[in-house]
Amino acid sequence: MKIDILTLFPEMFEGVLYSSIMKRANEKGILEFVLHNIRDYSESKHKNTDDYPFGGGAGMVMMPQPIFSCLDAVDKDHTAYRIALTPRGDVLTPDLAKELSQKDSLLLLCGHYEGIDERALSVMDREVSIGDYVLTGGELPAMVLIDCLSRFIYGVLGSEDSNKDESFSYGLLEYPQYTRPAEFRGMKVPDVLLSGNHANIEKWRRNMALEETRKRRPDLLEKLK
Ligand code: 6GU
Repeated sequence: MKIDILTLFPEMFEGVLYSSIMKRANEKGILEFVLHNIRDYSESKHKNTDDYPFGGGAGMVMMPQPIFSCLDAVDKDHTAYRIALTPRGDVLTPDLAKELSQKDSLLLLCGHYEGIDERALSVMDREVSIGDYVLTGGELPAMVLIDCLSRFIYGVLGSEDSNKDESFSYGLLEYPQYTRPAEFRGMKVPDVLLSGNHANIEKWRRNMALEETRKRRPDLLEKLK
């Protein structure tokens, strides 16, 4: 999958896209990231990218010109699935991440300042939010979206970190996990995990997942019913 990212702060992405699992997916050729600095496309003398809102009010609005010029350069024929990261967008869920993971190419537009000129948003395919709180820009949401959807792309996760039995796949939270040593500072690993009895281990994990979900997120159990 190719992912074009339109942002005023490309440097914010470096650490996230070129570390750990994203880095590995990039090296394997599964994910290709291309960062575009919207400021490079500004035709104004001082490379401005924002201006005062018509009608007045606080804050600045991202101008349409640099965004449209960047889109012309990056996705002239509109072949990418274009997503703007905005607080008013569709809230990211596992289902949405899965749907987006099936696209051949994505284009992510990260908003900043108080907003984006509505005419630039009118040429997007979708707006996505990562939750009901407001952040200073769309960069972190774009990184969250990329991380989340990449886990649904075959080959991104190695077999050792397969997502098949993780939290939201079954609609339940994760069961408790332990590694060596079997006893640490007087705290013991539950006997069943050391028993080698796989049927009992499965049963215990399922019960603990249900218990954790009931305690922490009863709303998730309601959804399962
Ligand atoms: Cl996509 N953008 C901003 N600025 N804030 C957010 C968001 C997006 N999603 C949640 N909060």
